[in-house]
Amino acid sequence: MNASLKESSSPYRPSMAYKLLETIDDPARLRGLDRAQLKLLAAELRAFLIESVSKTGGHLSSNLGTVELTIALHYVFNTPEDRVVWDVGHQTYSHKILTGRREDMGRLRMHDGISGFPRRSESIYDTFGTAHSSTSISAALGMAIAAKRTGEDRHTVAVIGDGAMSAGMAFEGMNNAGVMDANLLVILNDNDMSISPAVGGMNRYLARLVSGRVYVAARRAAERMVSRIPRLREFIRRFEMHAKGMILPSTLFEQFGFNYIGPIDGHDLDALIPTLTNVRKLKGPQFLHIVTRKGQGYKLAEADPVLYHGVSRFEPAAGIGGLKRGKTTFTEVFGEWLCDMARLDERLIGITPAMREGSGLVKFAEQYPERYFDTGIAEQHAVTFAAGLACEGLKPVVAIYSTFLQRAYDQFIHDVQIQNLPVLFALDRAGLVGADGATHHGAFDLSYVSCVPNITVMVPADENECRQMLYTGFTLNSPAAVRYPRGSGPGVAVEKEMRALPIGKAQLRREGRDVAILAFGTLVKAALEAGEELDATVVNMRFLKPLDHQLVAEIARSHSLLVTVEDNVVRGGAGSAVAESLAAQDIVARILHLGLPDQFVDHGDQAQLLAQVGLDREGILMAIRARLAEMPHEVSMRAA
Ligand SMILES: Cc1ncc(C[n+]2csc(CCOP(=O)(O)OP(=O)(O)O)c2C)c(N)n1
Repeated sequence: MNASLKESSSPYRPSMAYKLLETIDDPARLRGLDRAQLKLLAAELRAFLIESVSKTGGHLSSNLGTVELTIALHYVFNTPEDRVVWDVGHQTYSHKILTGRREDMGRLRMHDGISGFPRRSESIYDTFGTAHSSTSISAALGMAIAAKRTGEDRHTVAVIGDGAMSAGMAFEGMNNAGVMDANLLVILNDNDMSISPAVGGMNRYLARLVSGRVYVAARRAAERMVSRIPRLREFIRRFEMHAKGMILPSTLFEQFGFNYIGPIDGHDLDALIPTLTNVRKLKGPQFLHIVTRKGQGYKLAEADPVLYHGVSRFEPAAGIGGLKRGKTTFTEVFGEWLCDMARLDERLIGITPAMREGSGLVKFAEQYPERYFDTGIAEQHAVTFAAGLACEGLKPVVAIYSTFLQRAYDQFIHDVQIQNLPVLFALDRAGLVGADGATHHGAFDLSYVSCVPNITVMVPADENECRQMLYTGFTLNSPAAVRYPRGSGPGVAVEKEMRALPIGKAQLRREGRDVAILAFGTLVKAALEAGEELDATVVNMRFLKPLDHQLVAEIARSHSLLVTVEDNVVRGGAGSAVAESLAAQDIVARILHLGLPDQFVDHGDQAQLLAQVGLDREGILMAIRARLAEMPHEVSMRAA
């Protein structure tokens, strides 16, 4: 870290005037500012970010770290003609503000408001939709090659964090790009942090590169000395190319075929702007390594960037208060269970692909450091790593968000399921997650997990069932998944005692007549409320796989209408499994499938989104009543 990064940042200044910022509605205006004005703009932008995010919630630390980089990129490059692709995209608030969306920040991540990530449909400046990490280099390379093919003289830039750089996909892109003659600039935004501290050999390597900046500083001093003597400058340049190889081994990125530049201070516009201006003139694959600090300029976030990575509303002067004790979340139920289970079985290994906090492994990591593995943002590796552990008799638990397991689908099938290895998948954030939106909803797991042979798939209706299902899955000698939503459930007390549930057995929750609701997961609660109103039978299905075929058959025979309820897409989901079961048993039944639609659901408040897709009490009631009204008279009379 260089001197300017070490300096203490300015304290938070509430309600700063945004006089300059308010004049910038697109980057063209920004390009007319002088250096001093750009610095003032950075200060205003930073203050605006703190104030705005404190009112809406969202990603904070990462955005405070990219203020100067965003200004410099839009200043030096001719956006949107030149393409800037942001990796993950959680750090693009400054980009949004400077590209005409300043006033929209008040509805960030809210229903009908702007997204917390770049979206092509939102702005011409959002060149590529992101939110899952490590896609930027590949996407930018595609754009650069496209420009080459069409003969367009534009630049393409990928901005990727050191956390995102740990993923295999980033290296697949580098590997490909380095041997192509494309005008691609990759900017590594190195803040030595993922959400939690960055892990792995790549991280250590970057730290070594940054500490090697003494060499860079010496080079700069020499350059300044000789800059006025062109021939000497040329001699030094040639010598330096040679000396670089002698003094420093060439960087990994150079080995890939990139021209490595840096590291430079990513908060120093006086370094960023001239460097980018020079790099812009270079042809072929360029790699610029910048060093930034997560949370820069807001002392509380600098001190605890993990806490301020993703925030709810807070008071900027006071910061995020102590832990508010709300209802227990499913993530917490998982975290407690993991520690309890680890105490009972020393074969247990806990694995997270870079989501220690989000997946509830903080306590486990503290209590069982030897059995805790953060693989970095490497879902594919995490799953195959678990498979390897299981081969040797250990009992891995992969804690992973439903949406991120999508990344490791082949590993899930090829490495775990085909070999029938006892890996337990704790699938968090299943169903609709809320503010993160379509990229993060766990809308597909019931379909994509349950269609694979060998796995047992459980869907808890409440907190206690979640614990018991995790235990049940752990005791099996085959793969299992427990999928649970973001946030809290109905508030059922969690029993300390762990009991294995009977495999493939559903639970009859309410006996009614004519209509039977077969509900999966936490939607059992809304199903019960609707069931009360209709005097319907309600079943908590518990297992998607194996399905309780017998109960499904009995219910179908004794009711006029079956209603399946799930927070997964209807297509290929739990309702489909019920219909397939009936077909296999040669039972003809009227079925209404309620679940997520065959379209991507946007961001917004979680409960509001559930209501929007008709999966709350009212939605379920309305859909059933509408179906009853369409049914032949004598049947619906019985059911009404
Ligand atoms: C495939 C995937 N896995 C996990 C995540 C969750 N995630 C969002 S941001 C982040 C950390 C990214 O770190 P880095 O790229 O260094 O950016 P920084 O926040 O430090 O600026 C993670 C793990 C994700 N977005 N995508």
